[in-house]
Amino acid sequence: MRLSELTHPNQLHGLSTAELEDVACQIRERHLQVVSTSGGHLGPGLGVVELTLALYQTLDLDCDRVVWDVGHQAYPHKLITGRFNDFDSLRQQKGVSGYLKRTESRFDHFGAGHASTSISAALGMAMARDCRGEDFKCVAVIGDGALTGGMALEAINHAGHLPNTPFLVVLNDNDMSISPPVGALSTYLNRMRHSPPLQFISDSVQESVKNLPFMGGELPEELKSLKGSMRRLAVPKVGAVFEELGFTYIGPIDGHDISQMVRTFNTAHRVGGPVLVHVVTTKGKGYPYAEADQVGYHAQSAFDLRTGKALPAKTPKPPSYSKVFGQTLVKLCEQDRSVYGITAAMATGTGLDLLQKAVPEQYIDVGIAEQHAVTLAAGMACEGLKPVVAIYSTFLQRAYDQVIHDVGIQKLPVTFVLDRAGIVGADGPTHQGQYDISYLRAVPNFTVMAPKDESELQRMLVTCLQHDGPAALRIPRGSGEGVPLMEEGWEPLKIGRAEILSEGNDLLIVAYGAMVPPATKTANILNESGIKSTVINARFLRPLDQALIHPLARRIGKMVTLEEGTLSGGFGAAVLESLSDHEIQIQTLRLGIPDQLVEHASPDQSKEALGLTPEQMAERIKQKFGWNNTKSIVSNKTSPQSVKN
Ligand SMILES: Cc1ncc(C[n+]2csc(CCOP(=O)(O)OP(=O)(O)O)c2C)c(N)n1
Repeated sequence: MRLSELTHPNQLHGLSTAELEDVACQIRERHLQVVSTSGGHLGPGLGVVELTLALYQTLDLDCDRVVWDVGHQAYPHKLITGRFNDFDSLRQQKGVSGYLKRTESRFDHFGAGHASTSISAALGMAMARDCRGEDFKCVAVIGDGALTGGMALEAINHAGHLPNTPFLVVLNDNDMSISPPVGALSTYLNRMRHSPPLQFISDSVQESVKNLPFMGGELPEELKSLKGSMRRLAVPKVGAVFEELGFTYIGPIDGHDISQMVRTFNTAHRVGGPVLVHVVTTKGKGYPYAEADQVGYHAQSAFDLRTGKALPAKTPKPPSYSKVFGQTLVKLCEQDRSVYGITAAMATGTGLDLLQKAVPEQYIDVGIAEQHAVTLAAGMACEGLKPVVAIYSTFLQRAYDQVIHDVGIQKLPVTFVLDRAGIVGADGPTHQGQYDISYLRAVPNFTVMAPKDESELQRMLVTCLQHDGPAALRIPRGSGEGVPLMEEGWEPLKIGRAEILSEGNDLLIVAYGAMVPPATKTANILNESGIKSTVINARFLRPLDQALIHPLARRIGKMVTLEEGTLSGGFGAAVLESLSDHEIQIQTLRLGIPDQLVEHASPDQSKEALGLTPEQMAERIKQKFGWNNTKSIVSNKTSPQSVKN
């Protein structure tokens, strides 16, 4: 069967194993061709090609439900659910999304992007089914990395307690998260993977049997049979933990053997009650480079399919914010043994892999466990350590209660570095770092800041670490501004003090973080029309530099705020509230992300769609303040006083 003709997954029904294997080859070919051209997740999808085909041969996707955890591994699913022809547009503006979306296909039963949600969602569907007295299958497919997330464990706790709710969890165990998985559960899965399917003698049980007084040396003949029966008693079945929690455990099985999986899934569907099928797969299967470097090929930018090497960037770029952060933290950890870097399974993304290599004893990876990461840091701070929690803006959403309840309320000195804050591009709405300004603004006792460039990032990190209270800074995705960097000896900033970058009497532009360089460009464009701006780098969202902003706002009378975040409750809202609280009434414009989702596209395309390029912002400012036809504006106001920082 030609993959291009496969528009409904039920067309897989009745295909022989050999035919399914042929479809698997075609899926890999198309998957590799598209990801190597436009970038995207590579290893996760290649690893589940056979799993997807085998599972779908046992399901009727017109009525059965499948929830893929994260959704980054679901490209094979997309290719057999009607998106083959559009697949070239993967992750591009208006193209096929990199994750699953209920609005994209009726076969995407649940949208995701964040990890560990699948078991809860599929269980919810199963309970709704039972409530309505209907009969269809509900399946969650979850990776071994995502299984360690708190939500997945909460859902297992719930599902295992519902013996009469038929429900299937497929554990896609490739012994990998983005980086190698960490933790006790991961070690447990690893032992299961390398055990014969039926009997499993755990090391601890072996150890305890050996240590019994009569078990150590040569046994007297009459005790030998007793030892045998004790062993049988003591030896738990593979998957005992899941069995103890109320699941029927089946596995481990080979996740690249289609016929074995079809047989197993059919058996699992007949069990009734919660079932977990443990499938062992190889991340990157079928593409040797991806199999050999599973961390590097988790997700890729465009690359040469023959060599596996990334295509060189057209112009050399300055180091990324994440890298500068990672390098700076290494230095700070070397200088102070009480500083620790904490990641929740995102070592490479956050730059903490540099710390892992350089100072491993001050590096902690907790796995996909953002909530735990935050409260762990709170506990460490209680005992005098200086934890730095590096989490993407979007993933810290999951730990909001911990941020408030464990850190904010107790005023503990924990530093948060929110990476990928702002528009992230091809990952789309689930990954945009657009809410952190709003959600951190409200948390008690927090100091919140954002650097205008990577050099200021270094100073802010030191500022946070020296501050006796919770502090957060946000950095954008991608390259810095290319400014010179200091190797060490960074000066902390004065908390709550903003910086004037340029002076003019027609307009006050107050920008936050990554929007500072575009603010300067916008001011330059306005200047060409004779509109003179005072540009402020706000530096701090909380506390806001009212002492600087208020008098300037009063005198200039027209103000624009710029932020790369949602406008609802954002930076501009903070400035306006503070003006309003002080009875300062002036003309204002807030530029940022309006109350809407930012779909996948390149960051530049998204900014353009939102009217946030310097040219567009200059135009919007002119329109707002009635300067459309202004060739030249003669200012007769006095110049604002500059402020030393
Ligand atoms: C809450 C949350 N934290 C972090 C991530 C980033 N992330 C995406 S995929 C992934 C690894 C998932 O590992 P696993 O479930 O084993 O799937 P695999 O990639 O190995 O197929 C991580 C950490 C995320 N999507 N959601």
